[in-house]
Amino acid sequence: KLKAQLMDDVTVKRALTRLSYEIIEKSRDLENVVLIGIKTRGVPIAEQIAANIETHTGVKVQTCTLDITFYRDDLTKRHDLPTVNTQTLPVDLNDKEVILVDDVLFTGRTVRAAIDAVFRFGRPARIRLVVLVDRGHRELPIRPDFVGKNIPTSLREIIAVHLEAVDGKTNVEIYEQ
Ligand code: 3GP
Ligand code: 5GP
Ligand code: MG
Repeated sequence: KLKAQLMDDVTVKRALTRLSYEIIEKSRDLENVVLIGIKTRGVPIAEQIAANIETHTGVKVQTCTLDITFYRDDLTKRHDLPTVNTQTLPVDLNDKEVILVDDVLFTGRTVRAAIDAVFRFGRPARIRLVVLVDRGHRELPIRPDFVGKNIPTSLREIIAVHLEAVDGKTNVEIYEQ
């Protein structure tokens, strides 16, 4: 059941612009940065951030994707660890400034699996995390370095992220199960 729209296309776009500037400001060398979009909606977010960075600096930041599946009975009960489906990453991550990109951060288990996958493809100089929405309820010692919007949620609530490239519209809504 829809409770509210929390962001519209303009505020999502603004958040991604701000996140892009923060990444520009906080990176040692943009030429050495690799953005890794996590499965469906982390991917267009990573691409938009890369496009923004190119517009503002002229630097084409490398981007790639990770496909991580979470097995579960329902969206809030976790029985297994997330599984990484990506067999290879097309870039050498050794000594790179890796930035993981996802739409929503919840328990942190997906990000843990992503970090695990990254280390199978190299030894990065550091790994950071950018998310459009942090909905809280972490079950692991993981925190985002860049956050579009903090949205405190109850466990019964679900955040719906819609992005033009995937959904044909852009907004963030909160639903009650
Ligand atoms: P995404 O692949 O773009 O992240 O997990 C499949 C989709 O279901 C996700 O899309 C996500 O948007 C949506 N979703 C909504 N609530 C949840 C949740 O609690 N956990 C997960 N993994 N996905 C959720
Ligand atoms: P975590 O592994 O941190 O529990 O969950 C993160 C992953 O699950 C992200 O890829 C995210 O898309 C998805 N996810 C978890 N909770 C939500 C939610 O409320 N809304 C959406 N859209 N995705 C969620
Ligand atoms: Mg996601």
